[in-house]
Amino acid sequence: MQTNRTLDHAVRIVGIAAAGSLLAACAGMEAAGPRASATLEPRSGSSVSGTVNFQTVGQKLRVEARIAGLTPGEHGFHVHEAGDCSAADATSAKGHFNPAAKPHGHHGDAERHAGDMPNLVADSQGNATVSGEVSMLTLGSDANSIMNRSVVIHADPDDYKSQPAGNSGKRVACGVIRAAGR
Ligand SMILES: [Cu+2]
Repeated sequence: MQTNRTLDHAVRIVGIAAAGSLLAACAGMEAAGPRASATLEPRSGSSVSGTVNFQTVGQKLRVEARIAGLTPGEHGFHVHEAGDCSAADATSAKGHFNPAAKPHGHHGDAERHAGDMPNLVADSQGNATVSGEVSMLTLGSDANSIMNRSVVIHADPDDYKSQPAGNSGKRVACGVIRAAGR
């Protein structure tokens, strides 16, 4: 795992037990900005489901997610270009969100797709949580806005280098990112 190469891009992936206290600790501490969320639905014959919440905090985007039904271990986790999860294999979501036309890469590097995020890590029960902040993504009306795009989870780990998508395999869940209440 290399989830902390730079603090600037770090997204901490924590266990279920730790997530509750971390969420509680953060509540009310930060100025509320625009919010969005994606409800993940199973694709490619999986039983993966979950919710990903986004909130603008200063220049960053806070990401909080709970996902169930995964196989234990790491799974590629990205923002994809199209807000269309209609295909049975989620290929309708198109490729990684990449407004700067960069190569796919590690989420801690500048040379990467804006939509590249750290792998999810599912526990032995197939549950994963995410609590952290990412840069390069917004909920605004600018080129880096992820509003009405999609979140995709893959069957396999993202190796953070293979082009164009980290060799992370089938798309096992997909959800369109929609505006949520403040
Ligand atoms: Cu992906």
